[in-house]
Amino acid sequence: EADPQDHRFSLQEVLDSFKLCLSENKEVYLEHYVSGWRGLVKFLNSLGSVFGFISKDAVGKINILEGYLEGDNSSQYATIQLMVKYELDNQLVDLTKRGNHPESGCRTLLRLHRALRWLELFLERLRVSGQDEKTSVMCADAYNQSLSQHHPWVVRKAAGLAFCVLPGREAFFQVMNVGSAEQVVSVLGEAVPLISEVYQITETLYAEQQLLQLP
Ligand code: 1Q0
Repeated sequence: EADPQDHRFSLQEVLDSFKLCLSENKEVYLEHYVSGWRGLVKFLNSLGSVFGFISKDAVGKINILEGYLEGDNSSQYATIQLMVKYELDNQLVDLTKRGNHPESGCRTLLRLHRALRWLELFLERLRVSGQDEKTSVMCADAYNQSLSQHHPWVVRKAAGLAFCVLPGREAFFQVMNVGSAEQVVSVLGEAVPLISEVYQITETLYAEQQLLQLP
């Protein structure tokens, strides 16, 4: 039954996951959030082993969240809103320093959430970019405006080195598997606002609960 194409990244697939993320009353379904990230990791893996340290960290976090989705309290993890309430109500989150809950859903998701902001900025840069612009520069700019502030020097350094070997814009568009450059730009035009909305809803929720600095 294994689909031989299953390792192949498709931007459409990621887009579909992020579309399914939002419920009618703007809650974020964890299942689709996680599957969106799985799709993105596929993309990252197709770029080569230089990105292994990033993909490994992302997969570790995806697996933690998937564990909750499949665990005994799965109904409490249906949405990010439910997860936050459940973990806070039951003291399952290390709030100020690392302690008994180093793998809480809240802190794990926060790491992916911060990376989602990078993704939003990067995809928007890609969308409006000209043919001759370098993906490495767009990626580094997006990173420096977002995720980097949460990373220690050594991680920033490693990330900077990895960005340098990103394929050029044209090759990058090809790996996305959506067709011509025009089609990529159009799918990005659909993807960016969606990702942005999921990001904003999560950001507001975490800010209200003062969870934006979880250790
Ligand atoms: C395309 C190039 C990808 C570049 C990804 C940029 C992010 C760089 C992050 C590098 C850090 C990874 C090493 C681990 C860091 C952890 O210390 C940190 C904090 O966690 P913790 O447990 O130590 O507190 N972890 C994170 O910050 C999470 C980082 C997750 C990054 C997930 C990136 C997934 C990338 C997907 C590729 C998307 C390609 C976009 C284009 C596709 C079109 C839709």
